[in-house]
Amino acid sequence: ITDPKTQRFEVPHEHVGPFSGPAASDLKYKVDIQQNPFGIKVTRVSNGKVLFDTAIGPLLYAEQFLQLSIKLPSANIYGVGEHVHKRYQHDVNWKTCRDTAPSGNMDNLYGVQTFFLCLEDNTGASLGVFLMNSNAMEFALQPAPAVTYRTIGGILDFYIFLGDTPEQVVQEYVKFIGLPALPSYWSLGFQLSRYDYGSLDEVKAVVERNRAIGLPYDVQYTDIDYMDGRKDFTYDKVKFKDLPSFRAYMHNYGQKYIIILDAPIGTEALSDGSPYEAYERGQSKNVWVNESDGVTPLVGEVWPGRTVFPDFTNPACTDWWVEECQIFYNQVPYDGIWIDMNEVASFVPGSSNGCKQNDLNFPPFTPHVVDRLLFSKTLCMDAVQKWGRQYDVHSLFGYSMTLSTQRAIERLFPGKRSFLLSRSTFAGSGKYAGHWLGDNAATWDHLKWAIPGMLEFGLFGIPYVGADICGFFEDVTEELCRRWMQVGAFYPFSRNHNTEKCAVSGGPPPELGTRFRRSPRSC
Ligand code: MIG
Repeated sequence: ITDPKTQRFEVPHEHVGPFSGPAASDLKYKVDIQQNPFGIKVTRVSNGKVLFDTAIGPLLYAEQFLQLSIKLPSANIYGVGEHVHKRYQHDVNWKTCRDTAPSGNMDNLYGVQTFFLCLEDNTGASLGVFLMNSNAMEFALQPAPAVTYRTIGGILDFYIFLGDTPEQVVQEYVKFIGLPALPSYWSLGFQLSRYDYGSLDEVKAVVERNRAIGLPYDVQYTDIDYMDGRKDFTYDKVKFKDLPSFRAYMHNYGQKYIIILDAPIGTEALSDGSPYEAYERGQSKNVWVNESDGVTPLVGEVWPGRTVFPDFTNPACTDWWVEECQIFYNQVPYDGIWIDMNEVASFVPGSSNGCKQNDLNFPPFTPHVVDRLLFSKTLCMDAVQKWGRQYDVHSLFGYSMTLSTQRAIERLFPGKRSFLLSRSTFAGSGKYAGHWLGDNAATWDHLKWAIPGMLEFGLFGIPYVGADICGFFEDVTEELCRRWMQVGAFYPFSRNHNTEKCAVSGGPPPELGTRFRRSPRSC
C-alpha cells in the first residue's frame, strides 16, 4: 500500500524489489478487497478459512503514522523481534513488541525483524507475514486473535506466505529474503572469547590451559582490548605486541582466530601520537554519516573520545572499509570478523551537538522504544546517509555493515567459507552473517530465554545463532556455567563470552554512563 501522489521511503533491499515476472497460477489462496469498511482478506482455497483479514480495524495512512490490523486464524503466533521473549509462543493478551541489553522487560534490542509465523490449525497448515519496512514501529498482539503493525514511515509492503507446514512457510520466506550462508565447518565448533583479557599473554595462557585439557575448541577471539585505544584496524603494540603472529600460533594447532570490529570510528590520534590512518583515509573520502545538512560528518562519542560513523550504504564507504580490512589483515592476519555496535550505537543521544527540534527527531507519535526517544543511544533521526534519512534507514545500519563486511570477507578469503557475526540484523542479514543474542547475564532466566531467542532467529533466516554461554554480565556460578556449557554445545553458534573483569551486574558497561556501577573490587 503506497501513496499514489507522493514518493515515500522504500527499503533498498538486496533481494526484495518490485515484483516482475508472470503471475502464479493454481493459487492456494484468494484475495478480496472490500470497501466500507475497507479491508483486505486472504482466504485459503482448500478449506475456505480466512487467514488475513484487515477489516478488523481501520487502515491509517498519515505522513508519519501508518497502522494496519490483521485478524488471524489462530493465536499460535511466533516471531517478530528483536526482544527477549520468555516463551516462543506469543501471549496475545494485548502485548506489544518493540524494536539495549536484554533484560526480559521487552525493550527493543539490537535488530529489527518484522516476520511472524502463524499455525492455522492442528493439520500443520501455516502462514507467515512479513512487512518490508525499516521505520520505528510497534507490533501489538490482541486476543481476537489479531496483530497490529504501527509504523511511522515508509510504506505498508506486506508479503504473505502459505504453507502446508510451518517449515514450508519459513522455507518460502527465507528463499525470498536470501538463503542463509553455509557456515564454515570450523565455525560449528566451540569458540572462546572474553572482553578484556588484558594482554595477549593472558589470551595465550587461556588457549594453552584449554589445549592442555583437550577441550574440543576451534576458535579464539580477541575483543576491543586488542586495539590501540579501541580503534578499529589498530592493535596495542605493548599488551598485544605479538598479535601479528597470533593466527599462525592458532593455526599450528588447527584452530582459528576471529577479531572484533566496531562500527564507530575514533577521530583522534593513536596513543603514541601518530595519526589514525584508517580514520584519515575515510575522512578524505567523505564516507561518514552526515548531519542534516548532508555534508558535515555527524560526531558522536563511543569509546574514549569523538567518533564518526561510516555510512555503509555509500559504495565509496564500502570500498574504504574493504581496503582497511585488507590493510589490517596484512599486518594482523585473522580468519573471520565479528561486527559490533552497529545499531548504530553511540554513548551520547543523537550527536555531540544534540539534535534539532523537528518532526524527524521528535515525530508526532513515538513508538514505545527505549527511553521513548528515537535517538537515544544512537544518531539524530535527521542525519543523512546515501540510502536516506536516519529516520528511515536507522534499522538498516547493521544490515548495510554486514553487506560491506561480506565484501571484505570475499576479498580476503576468495572461494572459501569464512565467518561473519553481527549484533544488529534486518531481514536478509542471514545470507551473510550469524548473530548472537547480545549482552545477557549469568542467570538461569537468561539460560532459558535464549532458547526462544534462537528459535526465532531460525524463523528470521539467521539459523547460525547463539547466546553468550555462561552469561556476559555478572559472575557465573560453577553449576550454572556447567549447565550452560552443556546446552550451549547444541547452539549452532557455540561461544563462551563474557564481559570485562571489572564489570558488575545488570547494566551496560561503564562507557554507557550513569546507569552503571563500577566494581568495588580492585580492577
Ligand atoms: O559496549 O566489545 O555486545 O559482546 O564484548 C560494549 C565489547 C561493547 C558489546 C558486545 C559485547 C562486547 C563488548 N561490546
